[in-house]
Amino acid sequence: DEEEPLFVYGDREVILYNIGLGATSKELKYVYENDQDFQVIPTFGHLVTFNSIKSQLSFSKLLRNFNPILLLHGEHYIKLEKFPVPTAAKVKTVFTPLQVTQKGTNTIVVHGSKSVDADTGEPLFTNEGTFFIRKCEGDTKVYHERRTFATLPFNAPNAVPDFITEVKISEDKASLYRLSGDRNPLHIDPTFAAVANYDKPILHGMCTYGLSAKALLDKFGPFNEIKARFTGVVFPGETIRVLAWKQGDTVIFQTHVVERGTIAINNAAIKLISDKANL
Ligand code: HDC
Repeated sequence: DEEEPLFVYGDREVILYNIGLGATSKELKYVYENDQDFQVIPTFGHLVTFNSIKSQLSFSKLLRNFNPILLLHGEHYIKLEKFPVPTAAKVKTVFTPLQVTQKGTNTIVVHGSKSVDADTGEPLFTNEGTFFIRKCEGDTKVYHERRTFATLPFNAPNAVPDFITEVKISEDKASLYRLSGDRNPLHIDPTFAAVANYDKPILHGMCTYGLSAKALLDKFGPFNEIKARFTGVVFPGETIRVLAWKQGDTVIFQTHVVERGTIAINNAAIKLISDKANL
């Protein structure tokens, strides 16, 4: 078996990621490595998935008729095992399938990973990514237990949100965001997007997720768990509206697409490090 390469990152990767999620020059803590409060938006912890060789290979072993063009990101859960997230590290990651579920002609694969600091062995990130693969076949099986927060429904309460904000996504967002690791052509190549049955390239699910997470971080303060389901696509150039309901140390949220009145993220929440945080 080939040795999995380490994911080595530093301030360059951190700043690129933060800018990809809309950080500006007015927010020095996100864009300037010498700022006293220099930090990475914690959803960075999922990038191990895209800076890996093995994580990509395992799908074809689990599935029949697997066509990566027909894969969509369905849900994502991240636990930051160390807080604050280091702004530089050498990361070693072990990937494991958690669940495969056949739903009609689609297969849903939950893929898990645990990342540690390669020098100290200290746990850094736990990820559970759910992938919705159209026109595929797999054998329904539970390989490992999932984390509780990753599977809770987090239905939006029938109440006025505690916080609403809008983020305009530039037409060119995906071409910047992809440099942080997810080079899937679905997000940039119109020909590829057409084969996947979209009129034009769609935004990375984890970009919508990170944009939402930044808005929540800036409002409510640090969190160390986050889970969301991707319920609809976002196109670069659209505006998202993030709606949030704070319930103790948990903030439930949804992300809507303003122009089309659709819901891009639902069944989503962050777990605050302190419930004494803002609001
Ligand atoms: O919800 C639909 C949809 O289009 N969602 C948006 C998907 C999206 O935009 N994702 C982000 C962009 S894709 C991306 O970023 C790819 C990225 O580059 C990843 C690279 C991967 C690298 C790999 C490295 C490891 C859709 C199509 C997902 C589902 O819609 P429907 O077919 O209408 O489904 P529905 O009838 O509502 O439900 C059928 C059953 O499926 C379950 N389900 C639905 N949405 C799900 C989901 N499960 C997980 N995640 C989702 N998002 C439902 O629960 C339902 O099951 P049941 O019958 O048991 O209730």
